[in-house]
Amino acid sequence: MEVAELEATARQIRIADLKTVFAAGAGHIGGELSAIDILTTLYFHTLRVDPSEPELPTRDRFILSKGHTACALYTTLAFRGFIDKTDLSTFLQPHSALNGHPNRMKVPGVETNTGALGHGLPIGVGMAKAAKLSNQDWRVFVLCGDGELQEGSNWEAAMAAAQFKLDNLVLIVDHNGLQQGASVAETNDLAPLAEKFSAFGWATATVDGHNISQLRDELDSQSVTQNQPKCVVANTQKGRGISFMQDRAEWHHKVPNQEQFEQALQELQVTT
Ligand SMILES: Cc1ncc(C[n+]2csc(CCOP(=O)(O)OP(=O)(O)O)c2C)c(N)n1
Ligand SMILES: [Mg+2]
Repeated sequence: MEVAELEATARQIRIADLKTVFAAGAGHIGGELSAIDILTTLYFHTLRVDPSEPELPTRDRFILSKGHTACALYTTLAFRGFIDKTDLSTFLQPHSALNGHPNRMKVPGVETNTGALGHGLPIGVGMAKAAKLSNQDWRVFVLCGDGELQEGSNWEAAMAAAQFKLDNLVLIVDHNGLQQGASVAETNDLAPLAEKFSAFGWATATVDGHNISQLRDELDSQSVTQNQPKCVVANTQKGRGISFMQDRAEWHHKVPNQEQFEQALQELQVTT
């Protein structure tokens, strides 16, 4: 897909995510909108995955470590053909497979259950090590939140990844500067983030997390540094694409009312 087509797909995924959260009356829309350009680049460009064979042993693995933004993953999986788009209307309903956090036993394409922050990277390290041990060339991608990086388990995993020389592992940090109800900087500051990963032995890159061509270039296998895991710090905006949600902490978990929904829909249809 060309960049313009990827951008158009991301716009459609944003619209579907908004509609799904509005219909369900719950979701984490701020962190979903910050991650959708990343998810679109991964699923429509980078990942070697096949929706008709979601468990193919040679597939690339993706872990949504920031599991609270499950709706963005479900929407992306629906557009990519892993699940039916009509399933999105069941999000959060009793007996639906589409729970508030992703469940690998229920949703094709979900590699591991997440939701308790701080576990995606440790699991990804194990997967990447397994690929190395079995001489497989599939890659592992983990998307985590910036607030999530305050969990110490990430830094233990980061050390292990460098020690094991896991150049088949990419961590993308959705660096939107906000966590639940406050900024990351005023809670437990991570800066300088790329430098920290660099000091832990990782290759690093910093991109505009809403610029699909930058994301595409940094996630491609050609930009791997041999023997080093890679951290891509993606500078993003929570609530990206909707003026009254952008960079506003309260939209972490808020749901638009009817009037806000209509305005949001109009903005996404016109701009982004
Ligand atoms: C271990 C753990 N602690 C607390 C929570 C509750 N929680 C859900 S989302 C969130 C904030 C996450 O912020 P960030 O990682 O920056 O995510 P984003 O901004 O991308 O939504 C918190 C504290 C959780 N899911 N897991
Ligand atoms: Mg954040």
